[in-house]
Amino acid sequence: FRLGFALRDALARGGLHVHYQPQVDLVSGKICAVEALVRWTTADGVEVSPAMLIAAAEECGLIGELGDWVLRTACSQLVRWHQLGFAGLRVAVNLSARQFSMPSLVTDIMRTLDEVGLEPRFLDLELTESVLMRDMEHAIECLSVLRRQGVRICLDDFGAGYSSLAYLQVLPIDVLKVDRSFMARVPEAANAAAIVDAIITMAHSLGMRVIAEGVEREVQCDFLSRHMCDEVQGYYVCKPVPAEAVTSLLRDGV
Ligand code: G
Ligand code: G
Ligand code: MN
Ligand code: NA
Repeated sequence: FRLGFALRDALARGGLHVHYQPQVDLVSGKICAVEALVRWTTADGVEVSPAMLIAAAEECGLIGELGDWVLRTACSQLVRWHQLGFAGLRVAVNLSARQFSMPSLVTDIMRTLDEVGLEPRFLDLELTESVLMRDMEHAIECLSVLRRQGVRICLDDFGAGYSSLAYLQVLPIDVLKVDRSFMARVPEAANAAAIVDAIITMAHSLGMRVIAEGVEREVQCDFLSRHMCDEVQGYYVCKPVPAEAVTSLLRDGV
C-alpha cells in the first residue's frame, strides 16, 4: 500500500510512461499498429513491473485513473503520429479485469477518444480470456457497444488460459493474439507449429485476424507468413520502445 501512495503521486505529478511495441502487417511489411505498454519508475528510481503496477492500482482503486491515463496518453500520441503523416496507424491498449468490470467503462473510453480527437476505428482494446470469462453477459454487452462504435476487440494471450473455445461463438472478437508461449517452440516443435497453424485457420474461418506475439526469430516470421498469419509482434521486429523511437521506425521502416 506504500505503492498506492506512490502511484497516486505518480498520476498527479509524473513518473509514468508509455512504451510502444510495433505490430507489423505480414502482407505490406509495414508497421500497422503499436501496443501501448505502461512503464513506471518511482521517485526513488525503482522500476515497478507493469504486472505489479496494475495489481497495485486494482488494489488501491486507482485502476480507473491509471487506465484512463494510459488510454489518453496512447491516443494523444497516435493523433500526433497521424499528424506526422502516418495516417492508418492504430494503437492497442490493454484492459485489466477490474477496469473492464467498471460500469462506466464504455462511456469513459468514448469520452477520452472524443477529448483527444481520435476516431474509435483507430483503437484496439486487448483483453485476456480470463477477463472476459468473469462475466460473459457484461462482456458481450460492453464489447458489442464498443465494436459498433468501430473499436477493434483483441483477445490477448490466446490459448494460454484454461478456457474453452465455446465463448468464441458468442463474444464479438475481431483479432486473436496467439500467446507467445506457443511461438517459443515454433517452427522447430511440430506440435506447437500445428497448434499455431490451426489457430490461424480457425480464426480466419471465424472472420477474425491473427497476430502472433513473441516473434523473436526470422524463421518464425517465415513460418507465419507461409501460414497466412496477418500480423507479427515481438523482439524480432522491435521491443517496446519510447514514442520517439517508434517515430524513427515509422520514418525509416523496420
Ligand atoms: O510490458 P511487459 O511489458 O512487461 O508487460 C507485462 C504485462 O503487463 C503484459 O501482460 C501487459 O499486457 C500488461 N500491461 C502493460 N501495460 C498495461 C496497461 O496499460 N494496462 C494493463 N491492464 N496491462 C498492461
Ligand atoms: O501480455 P501482453 O502480451 O500484453 O504483454 C506483452 C509483454 O510481452 C510485454 O511484457 C513485452 O515486453 C513482452 N514481449 C514482447 N515481445 C516479446 C518477445 O518477442 N519475447 C518475449 N519473451 N517477450 C516479449
Ligand atoms: Mn497485450
Ligand atoms: Na499478450
